[in-house]
Amino acid sequence: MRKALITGITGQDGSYLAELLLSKGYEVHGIVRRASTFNTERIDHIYQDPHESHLRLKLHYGDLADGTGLRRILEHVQPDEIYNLGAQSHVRVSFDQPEYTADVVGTGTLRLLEAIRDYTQNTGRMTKLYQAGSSEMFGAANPPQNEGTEFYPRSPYAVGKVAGFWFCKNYREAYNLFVANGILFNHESPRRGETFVTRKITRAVGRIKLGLQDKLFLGNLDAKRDWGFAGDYVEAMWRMLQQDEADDYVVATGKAYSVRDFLEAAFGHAGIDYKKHVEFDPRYLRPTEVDYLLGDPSKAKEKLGWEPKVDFNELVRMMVDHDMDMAAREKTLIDAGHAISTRAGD
Ligand code: NDP
Ligand code: GDR
Repeated sequence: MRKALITGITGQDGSYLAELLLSKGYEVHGIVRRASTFNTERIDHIYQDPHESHLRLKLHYGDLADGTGLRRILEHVQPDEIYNLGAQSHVRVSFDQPEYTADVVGTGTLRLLEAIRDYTQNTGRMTKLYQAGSSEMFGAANPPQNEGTEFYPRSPYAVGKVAGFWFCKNYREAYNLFVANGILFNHESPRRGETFVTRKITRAVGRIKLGLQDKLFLGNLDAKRDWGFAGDYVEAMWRMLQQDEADDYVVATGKAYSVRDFLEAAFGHAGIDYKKHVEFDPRYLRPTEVDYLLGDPSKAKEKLGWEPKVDFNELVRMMVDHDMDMAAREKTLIDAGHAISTRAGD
């Protein structure tokens, strides 16, 4: 049975990837951060009683800031494939926590590579690494962006990802490790964190429709992004590790829309005029913004045979429908007299 190790398994992508790998028969190991509250909500539906020995999904406490722990988990699990998805992944927050973000996103990748390098040399065993690179690395570079486009990062997060990318490339060349860099453009889903703009909008749509919220505060509505569906994108990650040679790939839909376009589509799907509810709040602006990301996924299509299945409108509908149901459940609880949080996404 093939074994995979996922950092960031509790995140949006980690949960879809774990489902995909389990469906392919893998034994899946995930690294989970210790938190004072449960943080496994996205994988609870595939995680069973850990006291049963036959389980194919196993969790380990660890952190990308803790190199010794990573090394120990790697030696214990002996995975065939590693997916490095763990990150402080919020661009705006990376301006508030630049050192922490760079440590986890950049140096954290280096810690993992160092552990892999020693593990490979000491045991003679091979393991493949997928590195979660980002379109944010292109930042201010002119669209469309592909594998040949020069990086121009515009946030501490993006600079950290560029460092991670180059650490991976260097270790591939220096130590002949199988390390694939994915350069993924924005991908969303009903499991997207509620502080990213798409989910913040679709959560608000559900809540506004049911009278649980009236206003939605947003920043720059003119930014353009190439938005795809996370479920499609984890398939591309897996395909990168099934190749004979490690390489770098852009994963995108090839179509870009503005935040305003997303607003119109999401509110429109619920039959609401977004202009009556959306207000500007400068706190959501970034000191340096990324205006226009549009990916050219030709290489992934040609070499990996990968294509997105879900388009922009289907993605918006999927997220709004999910969040309408969620708002209905919230309303039921509120109407029944159970106090629950009414905090909207930051
Ligand atoms: P999420 O923010 O949903 O998930 C991030 C994951 O990383 C969570 O499991 C989180 O744990 C974990 N994590 C955070 N800090 C640490 C740490 N110090 N050590 C170990 N794990 C940590 O991100 P996504 O699933 O959306 O993205 C997955 C990866 O892909 C990230 O690296 C992101 O930067 C990158 N990416 C994402 C894109 C997107 O559009 N979604 C596009 C391009 C790249 P916890 O649950 O405890 O917070
Ligand atoms: P991004 O995603 O920065 O592209 O990073 P996000 O959804 O946060 O922002 C997209 C665009 O929307 C604008 N925006 C707002 N953003 C947020 N979060 N909240 C708001 O209120 C708001 N108003 C306008 C932003 O300015 C921006 O232009 C995501 C993350 O998943 C990264 O980890 C990943 O690497 C990239 O996508 C690709």
